[in-house]
Amino acid sequence: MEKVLVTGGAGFIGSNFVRYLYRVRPNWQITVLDALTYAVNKENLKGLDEQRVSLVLGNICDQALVDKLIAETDAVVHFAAESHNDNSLQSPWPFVETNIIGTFRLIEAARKHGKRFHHISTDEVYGDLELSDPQKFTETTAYNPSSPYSSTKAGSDHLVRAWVRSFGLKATLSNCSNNYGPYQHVEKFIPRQVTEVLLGRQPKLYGQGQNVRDWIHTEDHSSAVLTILEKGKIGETYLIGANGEKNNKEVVELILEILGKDSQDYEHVNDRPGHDLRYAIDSTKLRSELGWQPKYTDFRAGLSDTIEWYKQNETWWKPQKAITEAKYQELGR
Ligand code: NAD
Ligand code: TDX
Repeated sequence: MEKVLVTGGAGFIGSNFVRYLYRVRPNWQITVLDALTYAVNKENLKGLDEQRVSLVLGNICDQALVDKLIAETDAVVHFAAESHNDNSLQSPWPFVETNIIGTFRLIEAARKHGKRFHHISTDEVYGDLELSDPQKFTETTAYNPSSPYSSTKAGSDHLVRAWVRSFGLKATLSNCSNNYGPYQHVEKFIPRQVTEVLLGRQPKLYGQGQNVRDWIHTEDHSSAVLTILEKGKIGETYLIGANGEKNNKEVVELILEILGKDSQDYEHVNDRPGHDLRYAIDSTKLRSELGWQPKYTDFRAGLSDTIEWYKQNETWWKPQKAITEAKYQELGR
């Protein structure tokens, strides 16, 4: 494999993956297909050699464009999506269009040209768990998505599996838990709270903050995806997680503490409608069958590095901050 097409490669996880691949596979050519939506800062791919990483500005729903690009590549890694739950509750159509129709366009082209395809998905397709449930999500957990976002991701997963079974698409899938790290948009939980504190304001906890997310550093997501791309079995799904369960209140308190503030200095705001209670991933299959291990197992250390990145990169996040907070203010969140 020498040429890879990375859809959504200018976004948070996609750009971290492109930087990771650039470092660990120096002989590969990377083409990024990205529509550069509101979620993207053009700096995300800055500093990479254009001989090795080229950016095509375009939409994954454009069949002629994806057909041409996929004909020229060896493999596709598909990150492009509308990704924020709160936005999906306000305006679901872009989620249906990009996440379902966009995925359909890509797999049609991949099957036509017989190309390797890796589909990126989320643990949210499984719905949520009770706080006291000893079970975690596994590859055989039944689908039960709650939001427009997670239901469109679930729909895209079903399309990919049907294309494997009916048309022999050479695809693998992965469902990952909540990512954190550099280049994440300030609409998302950790960057929002960090930047609120950096601006001298209080973090905003939805409801009582009891909801649990299973945090993984985005670089561990990248290493898992490359492992699956190179060693995964066609047709198989792999869950990606690093045993990082924390409730939102704990995370906010840790952010405040790392930034040298009073750990109780946060406010409670309106809860998200249909808010999933808990996600937890069992990644035994990926670890035992493909030998993957996460590197960032110390959440506090990974979070401190991430906070430091936001401190050092104020010009990266500042332009989006006021726009994002204006949207939240309308929702009372
Ligand atoms: P993001 O919103 O930061 O990035 C999405 C990228 O897709 C952006 O670069 C955007 O411009 C691009 N895009 C959107 N619509 C497009 C279209 N129609 N055509 C071309 N490009 C388009 O999201 P993210 O958090 O980096 O998520 C990336 C992927 O990982 C998504 O598939 C998401 O479902 C999945 N995922 C995310 C998380 C998480 O914690 N953020 C966890 C598990 C899975
Ligand atoms: O200000 C906030 N306060 C708050 O308490 C925000 C923005 C969020 N929250 C809560 C809601 C969630 O319980 O924090 C948790 C995390 O919220 P998000 O960052 O919006 O992530 P989540 O909804 O869990 O979804 C994320 O993980 C799975 C990604 O955005 C998805 O793309 C991914 O599939």
